[in-house]
Amino acid sequence: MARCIFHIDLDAFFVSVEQALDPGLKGKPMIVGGDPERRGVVASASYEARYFGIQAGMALSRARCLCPQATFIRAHFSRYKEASAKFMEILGDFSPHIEPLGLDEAYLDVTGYEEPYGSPRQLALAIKGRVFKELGLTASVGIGTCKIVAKIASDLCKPDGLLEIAPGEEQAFLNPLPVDKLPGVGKKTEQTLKELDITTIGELASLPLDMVKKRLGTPGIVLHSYARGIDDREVQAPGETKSISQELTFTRDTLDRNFLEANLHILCQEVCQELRSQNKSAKCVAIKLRYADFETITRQVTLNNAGNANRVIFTEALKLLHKALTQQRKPVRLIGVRISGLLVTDKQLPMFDSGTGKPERLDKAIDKIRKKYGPVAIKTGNGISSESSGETLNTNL
Ligand code: TTP
Ligand code: MG
Repeated sequence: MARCIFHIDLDAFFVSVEQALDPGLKGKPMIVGGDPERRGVVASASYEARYFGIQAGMALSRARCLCPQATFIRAHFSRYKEASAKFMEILGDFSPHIEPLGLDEAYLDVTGYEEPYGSPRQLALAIKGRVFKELGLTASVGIGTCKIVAKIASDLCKPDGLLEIAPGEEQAFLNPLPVDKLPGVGKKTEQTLKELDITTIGELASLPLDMVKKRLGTPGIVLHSYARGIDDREVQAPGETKSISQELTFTRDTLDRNFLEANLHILCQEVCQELRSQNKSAKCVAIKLRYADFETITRQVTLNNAGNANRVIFTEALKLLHKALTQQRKPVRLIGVRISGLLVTDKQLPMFDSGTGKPERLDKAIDKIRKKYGPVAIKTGNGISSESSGETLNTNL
């Protein structure tokens, strides 16, 4: 099932908070930053002021030259913090999966939460309505199947906008946009791309990956995925580990089942080791496969009992892999494992039972040895024959 991700950003945040407190300032060119007689920069400009070319970060003195009739006021951070806290609280009423970014923006994963509203669009309208009613602020909402698309959509529809990119429409939406609309493309990257005659996101998306790597290095691989509308990052509350994942991109696409299984085994060992180091167990196991044509699938299963033993997690992941390979026979370029539904394993595992605790104890003992002597100190039966099968990228599935 496609995810439904919102990116929500308040319009001209600092200015709008001031205008909500003093409605007489609404609809006028206004700048929060400070006294233009003093040194300082524009923190927030009303859209009426932006019409005169004023932007955040611009020197106040320059802003005054461009628009002498604008109202300049100093920032009141406690007011913005208070408004921000209420804004995040409202968002939290619509979905528990919220990732705040700074004071006035957040990602919200509303997958499954849109049903009572009839559609994602109706849910977004309900959010905008509450934010306006309770805070007197307008928000712009981008809706997409992943973060990058939602973020670009909300930027494009400002102010007071709502832009929904339907599943499957990502590439058509991104293709014509200037490449600097892609978060992460700064002046330097833009220049490098220009030298390759690339000015749109679509042109970047169709550039061969080898060329991207050569010219932009490893960060270019992520940008290239984003340009194709591929962004598997989860909406994740800061500081909270909701899932642990590992993935591996092969140097050559493969159909070799044994090779895939062996790599899956290594990835499972890695995520389980991390899980055990956090004293946690997982309820859900997911695998991800990206095919040579970049189609990406994920398959997930929920366990009856949370586990953290390599064998338990690998067995489930292997079943998912077999199912996926039976359904689809295309060369694979990337394989990944994600474990989620993490629970703290608060009780010590029993020392002398011969039941469920045994594999975990063995794994923990192996973890200790590996920590002390390195990852190759001990190998279990499913060890892989080729150690240099690809490059790992630590990302969320
Ligand atoms: P933004 O969301 O980037 O800007 P904005 O809300 O003023 O305008 P819009 O989203 O409609 O384009 O930043 C949120 C607040 O963060 C902004 O109101 C003021 C503060 N800020 C600064 O203090 N300095 C800056 O350079 C920027 C960009 C923002
Ligand atoms: Mg904003």
